[in-house]
Amino acid sequence: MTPVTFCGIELAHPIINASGTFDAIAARRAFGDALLTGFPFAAFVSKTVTLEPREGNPPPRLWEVPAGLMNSIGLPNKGLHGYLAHDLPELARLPVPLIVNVMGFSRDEVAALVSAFAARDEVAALELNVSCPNVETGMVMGADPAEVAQLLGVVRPLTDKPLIVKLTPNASDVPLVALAAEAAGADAVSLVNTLRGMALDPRTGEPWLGGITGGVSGPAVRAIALAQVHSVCAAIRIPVVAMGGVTCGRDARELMRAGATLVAVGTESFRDPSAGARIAAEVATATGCVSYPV
Ligand code: RRO
Repeated sequence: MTPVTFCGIELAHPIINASGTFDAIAARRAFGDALLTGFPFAAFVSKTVTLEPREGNPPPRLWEVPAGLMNSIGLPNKGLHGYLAHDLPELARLPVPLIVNVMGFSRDEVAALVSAFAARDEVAALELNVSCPNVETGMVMGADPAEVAQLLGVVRPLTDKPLIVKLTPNASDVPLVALAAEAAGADAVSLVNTLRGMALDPRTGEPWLGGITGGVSGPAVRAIALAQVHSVCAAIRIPVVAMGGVTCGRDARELMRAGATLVAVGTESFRDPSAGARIAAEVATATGCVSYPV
């Protein structure tokens, strides 16, 4: 394994998880101490935390697409106080640095979340999930460079911890959003979040997902992710965490060749919970993929 320094954090290798795709607390219950000794990721990114508790979207929440998955989970979580009381102590026991992903529906909400985690030594870095509408402006924060700049203007002074802005691919000019994040003080960006999609119930013709639309992930989006990572890496100087349909070492190496410092594994972990460790080993040994072994 090749160690890597990311925003001043020492990591054993460049493979981490994509937020919301690996439940480390449930995995600890299922696999016991074996999870800790063979933890599949070099850092752990927690699922998105919001200020208030949320139930999430009505079911159904998942739909399988060719070579991928569509989700409309809707951020179910215990809220900031529930997270601090119940999840943080458990996640702090993981053998790797913890990155907390936060989302707010206004700049003030994000600021409250960032302030709370800024004070916690257990947290190595924060990832700002900007794929949701600002209820005050109606804009999806991550779709608009000015919104991202204003958000960073509010939260950047609140913490010295690294701030990673998780970009949405559902923007007309993703490199422009990345440039705005960099100029406003982000330490890194991560991309891609899921691509907006929709499915109809074949029996009724009505939307299948309770949330009507959902986010597409998995190998179906890999080529789109590679193109977006390539263009973002060419535009900015801060480190990039790349993700989108990574199933094996070769996929990860392609994203690193495009300029990524770290690669996150998402949908593949649902199929194979130890995919992160396998992919890290494949990156280290330049092993090809079973599906295309070159
Ligand atoms: O919870 C979700 O439905 C969700 C989120 Br917050 C996200 O950032 N990306 C995604 O695919 N689903």
